[in-house]
Amino acid sequence: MDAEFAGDVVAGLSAKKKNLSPKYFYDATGSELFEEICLTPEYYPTRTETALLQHIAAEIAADLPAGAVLVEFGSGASDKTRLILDAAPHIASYVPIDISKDALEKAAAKLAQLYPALQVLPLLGDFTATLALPAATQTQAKVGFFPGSTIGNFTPEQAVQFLRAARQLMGDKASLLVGADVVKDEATLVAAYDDAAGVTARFNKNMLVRINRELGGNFDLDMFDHKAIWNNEHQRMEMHLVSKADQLVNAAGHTFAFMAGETFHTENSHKFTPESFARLAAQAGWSVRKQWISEVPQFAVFSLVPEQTR
Ligand code: AVJ
Repeated sequence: MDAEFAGDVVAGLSAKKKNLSPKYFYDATGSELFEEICLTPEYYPTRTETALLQHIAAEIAADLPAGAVLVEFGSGASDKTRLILDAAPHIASYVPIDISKDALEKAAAKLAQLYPALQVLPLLGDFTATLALPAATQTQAKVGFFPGSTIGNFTPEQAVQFLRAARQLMGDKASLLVGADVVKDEATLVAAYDDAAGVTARFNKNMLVRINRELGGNFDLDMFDHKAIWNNEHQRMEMHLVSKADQLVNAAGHTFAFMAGETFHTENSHKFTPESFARLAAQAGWSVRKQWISEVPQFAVFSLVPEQTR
């Protein structure tokens, strides 16, 4: 992980447009800051999705066959999962997939305790890589769960790749629930990624803190500004760190030159319409069977099924 982080930082800071994957936001501090973002009045996605899932859980449950297995991609603390499990006691097994061993074991133990009848089969690994489901689930109907608009962090190509891999992993007797944020007015979007209390700015700058600590960097946090912009062409929110001056920074044994005004691109967060999401899903062999969209600020949950079973 450290070698991968160092390699990605060196490659990203050597590129013509400096960039780094948003997956590196989530060290312990970054995960806490994200939770704090979710409590700001401007950041609507998490609370909107949770309310929507609460509202539609019974309908989702009614569509699931008895004895189904719930497979969650990037399960984290499994909080939203409980909304589904509470509404669907006929789910027999739960396969949380996560790269954090700690988070996975903690969540698996908690769910096993909360749902004694549920078979919990944690799968440690990168859900964007090729994985195999536990043999015990082979004959069970599968329902995938990918909430949180995490799909928005992928490029469209990566999103299609992920959806294809999920299609492969889950087989033909499957459906996939995906939570995705919806395109809306620019002011609402920009505010959500640039809250007045500055929590998102701290979250963004934590990337530099992490590079300093883990890769011997010397980024001066006061020499960068947080910037959130709507990229209309690509239908995505972008986060950048903007250099306030010409400066040299050391990290991972290299020296990197920043010009005044130069940006370090740290995140894309794609937003969708029902049409753009359906197009994406279709490229990966899924069709939208049902969709639910909240009141404004809109957030969507899509239920996908393999194309040929329609
Ligand atoms: C956790 C990826 C859904 O893209 O909205 C929050 C992360 N970035 N504020 C998102 C995030 C800035 C978030 N996701």
